[in-house]
Amino acid sequence: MRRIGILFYCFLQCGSLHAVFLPTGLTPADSYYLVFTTNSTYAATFSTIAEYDALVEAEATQVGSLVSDLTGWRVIGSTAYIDARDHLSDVTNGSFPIWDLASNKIADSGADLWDGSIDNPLTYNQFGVDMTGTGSQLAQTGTDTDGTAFGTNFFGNAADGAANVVRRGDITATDGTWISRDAGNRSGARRLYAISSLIVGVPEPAAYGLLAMSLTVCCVAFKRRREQKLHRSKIR
Ligand SMILES: [Ca+2]
Repeated sequence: MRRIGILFYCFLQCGSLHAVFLPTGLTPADSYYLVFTTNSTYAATFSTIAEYDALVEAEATQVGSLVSDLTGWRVIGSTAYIDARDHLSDVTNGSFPIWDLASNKIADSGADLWDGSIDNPLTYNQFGVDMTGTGSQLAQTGTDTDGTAFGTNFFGNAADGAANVVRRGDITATDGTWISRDAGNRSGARRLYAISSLIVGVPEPAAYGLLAMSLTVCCVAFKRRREQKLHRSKIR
């Protein structure tokens, strides 16, 4: 029984090298971002970006989410105080690819994200379910295609007169309308785009090092077990 326990421990140790969602085609040595569109919908009336980050973080960590073990999620959106491209400055200035939760590549880099098109639409939610044709097909963004706030149509109750509108993106689009399709009332309920913090790849030698360490622990445990057995048989 103890042996099964030790083997299970080894299995868990090896498995922990792949704990974070790894898109098909990538290896644990790769660094990348993940992105999803929220399953639930929200108004865009909060004024500070942190409030939206909290909403997408809560969506990511829901039971059944494919990324429930990953924290540090941020909304792709703009307020009166910060543009999306600056809120995600590490993404914007970085050269790491962005993948969705169905292993579709969205962009090769920050520059590719803000150049007016994406490789695949953002239709997958945190459960890896394609929401095309289901519920709202729009996401609150407040953002133009280059990642800056769209005029005064950003998140929050801004001074844009009676309009009170926010820029919205089309979750089924791959042209610039993925983030900047049209304007709608801020109080309307729509989805949010969420992007992870950078998932840093573990170089293969380091991964092997972890594996070797796990195997060493297992070997020591086996050895100790055998010694205890021998000791007991001598006493008898
Ligand atoms: Ca692009």
